[in-house]
Amino acid sequence: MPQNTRFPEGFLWGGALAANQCEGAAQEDGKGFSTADALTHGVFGEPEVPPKGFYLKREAVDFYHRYKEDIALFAEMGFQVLRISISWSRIFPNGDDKEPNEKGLAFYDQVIGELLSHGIQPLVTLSHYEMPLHLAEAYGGWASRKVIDLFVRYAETVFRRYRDKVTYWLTFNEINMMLHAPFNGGGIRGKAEEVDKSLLYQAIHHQLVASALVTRLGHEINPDFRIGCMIAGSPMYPLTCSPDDVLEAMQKDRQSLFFGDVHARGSYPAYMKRYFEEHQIHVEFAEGDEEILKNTVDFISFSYYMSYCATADEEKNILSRGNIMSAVKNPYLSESEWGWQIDPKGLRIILNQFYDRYQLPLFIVENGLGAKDVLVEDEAGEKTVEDDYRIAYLSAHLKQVAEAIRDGVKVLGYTAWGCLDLVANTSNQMSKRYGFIYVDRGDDGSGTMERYRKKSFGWYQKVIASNGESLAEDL
Ligand code: BGP
Repeated sequence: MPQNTRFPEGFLWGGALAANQCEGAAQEDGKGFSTADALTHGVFGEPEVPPKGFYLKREAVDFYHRYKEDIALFAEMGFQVLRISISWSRIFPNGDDKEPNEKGLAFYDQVIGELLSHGIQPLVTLSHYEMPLHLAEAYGGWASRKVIDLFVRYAETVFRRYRDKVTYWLTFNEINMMLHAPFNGGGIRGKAEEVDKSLLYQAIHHQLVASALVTRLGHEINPDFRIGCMIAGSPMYPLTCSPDDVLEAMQKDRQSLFFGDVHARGSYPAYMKRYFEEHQIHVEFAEGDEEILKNTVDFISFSYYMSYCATADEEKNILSRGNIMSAVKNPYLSESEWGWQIDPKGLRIILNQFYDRYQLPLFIVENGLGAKDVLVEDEAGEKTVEDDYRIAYLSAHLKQVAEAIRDGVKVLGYTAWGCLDLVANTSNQMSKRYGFIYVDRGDDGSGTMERYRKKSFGWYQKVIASNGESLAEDL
């Protein structure tokens, strides 16, 4: 019997982008450089300040000038939601400017207006892996408490501006990734393993406080706002049933769950006290922080690309480099061309884990397969990509979402990552593509920037039109 894969009425289908990976126009209309601009060699490279010469994100896929054409294609696919991010350094070029940059706001007025005119609702991330570069250089990024106020001012500017246009907001993209890539996540120099842990957790604390403050502020500005946190969701499996491995998996899981716990429960979980003590980590709470953290989120959003394994046995620690963090390879799973292990059931597992833990609605705001695509001509002479591998990946994951919904999990929607090809975050490549829409641009910046519909474009269009029912026909 084919499984019933029809999704609940009102489920939001769409795609996800991030400003720094798609917009380009790095210095246009008054925009200041952001930390993302400075990572000219990808997320694990040293920041280049100021960024010089050629780097892919300087132009990215030129969404800044082509957003109308791109949004029309999203509308053609039937998108009901588009996750975008606002580039903080377009609005406050240095981060500590007195007045916002009107031209930067005008750009988002147009993008949001265009989306709404197509019946697509924007889901807006306030900080997707970038902050004004000046704040990283002059303040030491999120390690400085002063950045909290500057972020709140930026958030207030856009909350008021889009008060009646945007309902869903996210505070920090993959907030738990600051632990693994501190400059990418928090404008803090140095490799994760070298940065002082107290400084790192202090910066994380500042983001958690900032997240709670803007959640409160957003609700004051418009009580109908739905404000969520965003976590890189990667379930941790014990490599074996040895209690040592099970315990290790639990501890590793908690490194990420800590962020959801604070956002959803409004305080630091008890297990962090022991963790901080054992690692000689000291986090300074300012007066009032405990109260501020009680402003909890309306929903939990997360990205899901892969699961990981944990083992207490050091010799078995063959690391699989994944979505920024690394962990032990799972022998039961295959992997992408970039070594990211493919585990559709992991999505059902993490949906259940989050829902059991928080009892809050969930939003899957990133999921997808980064792959090398080849542009070919179809029978009608149209250029396309025969990306059956992407269809298989997405279909298998969405079927697991349907399963989780049958388990009773409340899922608000699904935005496929990089619905338009864009610059990869970890590797800074164009050739690692996720989209339903191919962008003619190479790793060396060559290409026409033309857009082409891939085979997955028509497939996703059908999935949306049938509210998931057509998934049952996929092999
Ligand atoms: C997440 C980020 C995205 C995106 C995605 C895919 O970590 O939130 O910005 O890039 O992963 O990663 P990559 O682009 O490295 O393939």
